[in-house]
Amino acid sequence: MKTKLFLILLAVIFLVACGPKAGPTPAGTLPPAQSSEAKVSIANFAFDPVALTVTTGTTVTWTNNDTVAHNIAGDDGSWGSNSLATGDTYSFTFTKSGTFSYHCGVHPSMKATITVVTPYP
Ligand SMILES: [Cu+2]
Repeated sequence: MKTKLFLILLAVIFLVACGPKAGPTPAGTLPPAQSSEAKVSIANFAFDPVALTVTTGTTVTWTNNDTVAHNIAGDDGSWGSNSLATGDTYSFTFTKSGTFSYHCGVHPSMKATITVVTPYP
């Protein structure tokens, strides 16, 4: 009889020690990487917004909502679009942080900037 009680006790201890563990999810898990998007409108010979801040990895899409053709020309010459007719779009993904000034190659007075920042880790 004592042996039976001992075995039951042993079984209870085993179940408590090895049962499913409840608790918070492991620390240190990061949310999935986010791919962001932002838009710039071209209208009335101006970029809107004229200054835009995005995080690294953001794809910016420009849409020409003007009645004349424009283009996007990075001031450093490393990026830019072909001529955009009314309704045309151009997308560029900013992978590095920094301030990227650009202008319209057709109308050099049209100037704007994209500021790219690294999100908080
Ligand atoms: Cu233009």
